[in-house]
Amino acid sequence: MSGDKQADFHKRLGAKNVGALWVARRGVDLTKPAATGQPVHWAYEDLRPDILEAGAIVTAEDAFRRVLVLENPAWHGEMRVTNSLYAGIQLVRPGETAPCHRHSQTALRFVLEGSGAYTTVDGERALLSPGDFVVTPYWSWHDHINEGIEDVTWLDVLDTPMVGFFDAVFREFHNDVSQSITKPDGYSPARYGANMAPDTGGNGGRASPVFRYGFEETRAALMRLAEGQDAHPVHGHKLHYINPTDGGAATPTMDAAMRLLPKGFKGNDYRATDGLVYCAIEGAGRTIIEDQVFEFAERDVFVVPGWHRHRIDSPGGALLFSVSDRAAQQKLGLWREEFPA
Ligand code: 1HN
Repeated sequence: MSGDKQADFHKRLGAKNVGALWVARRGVDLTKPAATGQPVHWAYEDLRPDILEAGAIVTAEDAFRRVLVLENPAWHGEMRVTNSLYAGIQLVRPGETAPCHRHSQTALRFVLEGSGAYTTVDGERALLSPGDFVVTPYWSWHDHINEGIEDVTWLDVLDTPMVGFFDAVFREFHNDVSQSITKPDGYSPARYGANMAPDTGGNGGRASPVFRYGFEETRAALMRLAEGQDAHPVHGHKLHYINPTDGGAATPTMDAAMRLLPKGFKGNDYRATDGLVYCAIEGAGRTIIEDQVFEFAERDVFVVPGWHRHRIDSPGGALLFSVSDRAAQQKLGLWREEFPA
């Protein structure tokens, strides 16, 4: 067909909500992921004044969630840090309550600064301390209360872009600002915290019932691990947070891990299909993502979009948290990793 004929044909098709695949795919490289996200680094020291300023201009109750959203510039305004995940830094000041609600997105928290705040998940509360990893499963009531005297901040990561993609977003507000506490402190650790489980079978694919993973236990496990083995050439000493009912990732969609990078660690290049959000809780280092170099310090967040070659060095040693949508990708049989030469 001549150019004019083709153009006319495509126009007629377009009017019928029909497209021509050979046109849509022209020049598109489908041999590898498009990898359109951008690598980004947020220095906590740079954001801290903004977080505190937010604390001065809006209350947690008015804001509902007082969060500075970490946006990937590739998708500005879409509240996405990777293709499928949302991330933000939340502040709850002393005496404040972030009101109770539940939603179909799964949330996880990684505590950055301050102590004395509790999160309550389906009637059980857990104290939040720096380095703690906390899960808010799908459709569980949750509110956050700061009963201490310090500002408390944490990194929130949610699967909101993914759940939105599936058109499966639901939310409900609780009648009360904070829910009643119906379970004694330590209810879940008593049932699941000793690598044992009650005789009730699985939990139907929900997120881990152990919703708080304390930093001290995580840190101690990594220290013991590092004493007895050589560091992995890419990951250092890395442990994933698991759901004790099935041994899988801590949430159905998001997989989180903590790694210890020993002093002088120089990681090899790596890439995988999951876009990763990293947060250093102790120590510092440097990551080289494709050809961009980012220096990271304690509490900094950086994002490595899917299928981006990267490596991590730590001259002084570091503890580095990470989270991605690997759990969802593995369920769908899509996850791939590569150790480029
Ligand atoms: C949410 O429920 C929280 O509960 C934080 O702390 C951030 C971002 C989008 C949707 C729900 C929270 C959120 C959120």
